Amino acid sequence: MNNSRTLGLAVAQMGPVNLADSKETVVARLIEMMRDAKSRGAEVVVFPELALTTFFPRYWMEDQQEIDRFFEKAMPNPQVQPLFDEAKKLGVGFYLGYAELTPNGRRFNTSILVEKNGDIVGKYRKIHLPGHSDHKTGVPFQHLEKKYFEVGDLGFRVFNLHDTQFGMCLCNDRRWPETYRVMSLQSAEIVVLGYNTPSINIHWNEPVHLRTSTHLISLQANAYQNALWVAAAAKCGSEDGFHMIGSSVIVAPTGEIVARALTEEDEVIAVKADLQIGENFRKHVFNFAKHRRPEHYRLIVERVGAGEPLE
Ligand code: ING
Repeated sequence: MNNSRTLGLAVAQMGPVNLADSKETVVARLIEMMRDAKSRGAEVVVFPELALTTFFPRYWMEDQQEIDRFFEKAMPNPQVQPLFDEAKKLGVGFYLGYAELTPNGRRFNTSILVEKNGDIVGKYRKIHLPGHSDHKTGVPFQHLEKKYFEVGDLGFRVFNLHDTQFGMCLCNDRRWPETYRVMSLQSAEIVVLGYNTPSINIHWNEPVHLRTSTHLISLQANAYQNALWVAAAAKCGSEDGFHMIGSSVIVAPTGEIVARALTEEDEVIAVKADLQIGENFRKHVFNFAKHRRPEHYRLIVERVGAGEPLE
């Protein structure tokens, strides 16, 4: 256990990554932000989902070689190694989202947790894949995560980093309460995540402001209801003309936003997270052992879609 029970926690929000941006320039941006985070007392830095490339699921592609340009065949690899080296030099752990192509040819939207010695201590593969797999007509862009990625096969797990219990997830996962509950039932203290959230909804004419409000509600409610710190890193701004929301935040177990990005560029936000804050809620409000009644929650596990009322 982390005795001080405080943890220097930073979110490194990324501005746009355009198709023309090289991986080297992107990694250099990540290193710059890691140094900034360290200067603000960070011990762990959270980078976005698919941090190394543009949000390529917005494009319809059929040639697998073209698609695989966006995937990492190994992690770390020569292009990303400088980030691992910098982390080791600074003594900083980090979360990084990227597209994973496994040696046996499987493709996932993945994130890793890396300890300050450069060891990968945890891996997660995105479970809630939003969007579609067919080519959508009449829309300004696609959202092809169901085409380019498999559903994650590692579950929602909790990993020890800096003597603190970390859960991980990715983007759309943050909208599903099951994501956090499965990890808080494994005694997670912090859930870290990255996201790429288009401002425009291609399915119906949704007011743009709702993209940000639903993003924040999802994080704040689930942080409170699971007595978790939640740190969420956006990749945002206009990537080759396609806009994505910012509003990277760090949320306390009270559900309060304690730090929030102001721009849609590369920006670091950082807090000294008091890990004790969750204790009171875990003891007196969300005392799972004392108050939960799983015998009445069975539908949550047994049913996929909504069905008839119980008899
Ligand atoms: N992006 C979006 C997200 O969950 C989305 C997709 C937005 C789905 C809003 C539903 C509502 O933030 C990713 N990459 O999951």
